Amino acid sequence: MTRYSLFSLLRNALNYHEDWPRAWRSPEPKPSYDAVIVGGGGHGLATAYYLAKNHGITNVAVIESGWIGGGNTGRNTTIVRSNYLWDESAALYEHSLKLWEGLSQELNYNVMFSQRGVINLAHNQHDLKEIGRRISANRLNGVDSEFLTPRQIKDLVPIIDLRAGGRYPVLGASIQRRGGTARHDAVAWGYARAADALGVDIIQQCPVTGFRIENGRVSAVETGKGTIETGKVGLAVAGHSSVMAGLAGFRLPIQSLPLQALVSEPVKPVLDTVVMSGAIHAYISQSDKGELVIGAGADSYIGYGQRGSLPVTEETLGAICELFPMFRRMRMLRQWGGIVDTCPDASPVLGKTPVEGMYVNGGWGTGGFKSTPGAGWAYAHTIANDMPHELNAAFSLDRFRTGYLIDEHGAAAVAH
Ligand code: FAD
Ligand code: PYC
Repeated sequence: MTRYSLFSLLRNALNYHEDWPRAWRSPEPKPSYDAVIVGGGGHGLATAYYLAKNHGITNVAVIESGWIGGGNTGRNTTIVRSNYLWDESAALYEHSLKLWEGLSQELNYNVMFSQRGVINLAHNQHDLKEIGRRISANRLNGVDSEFLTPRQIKDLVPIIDLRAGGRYPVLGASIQRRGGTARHDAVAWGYARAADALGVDIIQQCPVTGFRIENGRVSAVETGKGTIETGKVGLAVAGHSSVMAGLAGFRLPIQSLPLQALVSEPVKPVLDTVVMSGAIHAYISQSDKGELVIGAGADSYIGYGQRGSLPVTEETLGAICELFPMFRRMRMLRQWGGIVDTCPDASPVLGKTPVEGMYVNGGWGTGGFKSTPGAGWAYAHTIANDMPHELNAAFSLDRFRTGYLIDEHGAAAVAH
């Protein structure tokens, strides 16, 4: 650290952040915009950023009912990977992973993307076959993916018990070494600052309460701060997609389920990769602060409580303790939940709606954090051109009519 930066750090530590410039403005909404994005999570903010940056559409508002990043963006366990089965998914998630790889530079904001590898365990013959099939499909699509023997798993994760108490013996695993984790809040803040700098208005504490739709086309958004005229509306509200669709008069093939996570007290570094098990609905990584970040399966019933139920917590922690006996004495500090909108094929909807000028980005289920840059990029293209990019064309609502579903239950892993 230079003498100047040490001095500046000390000065800023002592002046209680006085006179620090705001990272983004806090404007009142204008009477009209070229495009309005509903939802100030990572997806909404990324969409606004790419609308401005890639398509020159800067007269854009992001309308957020609470605070930016306060939804699932700030509640997820930050796993990023692209090892999905089908060509369409591999293309979209891999595009996103490539954007992650340059995101801190792109936004000039450290999103702490850490490519520490993501391991998916196999506990039985069925898991081995599913993993083997997916590794082959990934490689055909240019997505890095490898098989690990139990011995190789033990070398990478010495603290794992491969017998897992005899209940969940580990027979092998896949690894995507380019996968990893990122700092979730930083993703929202980085996109917000960059979008704001390009002229996007970010309006918080402003719920969207309805839409004006005339002759099948959207013409205005009703909000807690009045009516905003616009010909283009991009929905990006994660767990509230069907609520928004209801306000606009159409239905989505989506179920909203609570999904929970937990963090432990912090300990010294013991785990430098991400370990997931789809079969036992549990996964774990260690944060930079030293906390174990643990996740679970979704509740099996629809709900809007941001908690997650106790039986799921118990089942997950039981499984984690059998895989990692040394964690049995760890104490959990916090548990929380978010609402995940889930489609029947475990793939998202990213495209047009029956209302002209209205678009939907939703149904990412348990796995939409990793797609934040890629989905925002493709969604911005869709909104700007009133047609999907080839990356998201297959993720239309129409697939539930034609039957061209994209079944990613295996890759979606924890919660389906
Ligand atoms: P959000 O961040 O939820 O943003 C939507 C915003 O819309 C919210 O801020 C909300 O306040 C706002 N909104 C809602 N209604 C209105 C309204 N009427 N008016 C205005 N604004 C409104 N994905 C992964 O890839 N990896 C993971 O490891 C992972 N782990 C997860 C763990 C948990 C516990 C949970 C809950 C989810 C996890 N996910 C994970 C999924 C991921 O978090 C989401 O898919 C993703 O964050 C969705 O981003 P978003 O920007 O669409 O949604
Ligand atoms: O999609 O990789 C994922 C994931 C992990 C935990 C929750 N979702």
